[in-house]
Amino acid sequence: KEKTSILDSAAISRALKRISHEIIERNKGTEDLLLVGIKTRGTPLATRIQQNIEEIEGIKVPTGELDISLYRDDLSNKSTAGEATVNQSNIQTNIDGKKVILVDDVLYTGRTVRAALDAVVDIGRPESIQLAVLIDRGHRELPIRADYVGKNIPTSMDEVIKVQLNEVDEAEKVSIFE
Ligand code: 3GP
Ligand code: 5GP
Ligand code: MG
Repeated sequence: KEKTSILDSAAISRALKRISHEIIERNKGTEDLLLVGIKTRGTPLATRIQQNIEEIEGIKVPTGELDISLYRDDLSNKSTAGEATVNQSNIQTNIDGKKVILVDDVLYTGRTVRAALDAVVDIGRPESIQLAVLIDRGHRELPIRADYVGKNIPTSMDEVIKVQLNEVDEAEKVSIFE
């Protein structure tokens, strides 16, 4: 059941605009940037960041997409041990020399991102790989951190963050469920 609403649509939009500015600032512009969304909800987030960057800099940076599934014994029993594997990647741009920015909705154990790093390195030789997430809920099981964070939400292991985005859901908000 829903406990707390964390971000409404205006707050999501502001967080993504800030992240977009941070990406441009840290990379000193948009040169060689490639935004890679992690399905499902990382994809619309990457597209929104692409649109923000275009509004700010007048340049449309390329995007791509990775589909990664996390196999846990039982997602509902909150066991975190599991392996993430890449099902599909759709990255049309040559990633050699690119500054790849992975984009996901929620960062939790880090296993999904680890699999994404593997997939990117398999495809080519990027100059760097950075990570942008809308929500960091803590509980990392690997030495992975995000370079750009919309909001840090300390959670207990039995809570779940629900992310709803207009492109995929009938709503636009982030809330905590238990
Ligand atoms: P996403 O594909 O947009 O990220 O994993 C399928 C969906 O289930 C995810 O949507 C995510 O929003 C939701 N979800 C909620 N809790 C978890 C969790 O602990 N692990 C994973 N992998 N997904 C979760
Ligand atoms: P990790 O691999 O870091 O444990 O989990 C990251 C992936 O699982 C993300 O793609 C994210 O969508 C999903 N995930 C993990 N925990 C949650 C959560 O509490 N809420 C939502 N919405 N997704 C989660
Ligand atoms: Mg996700």
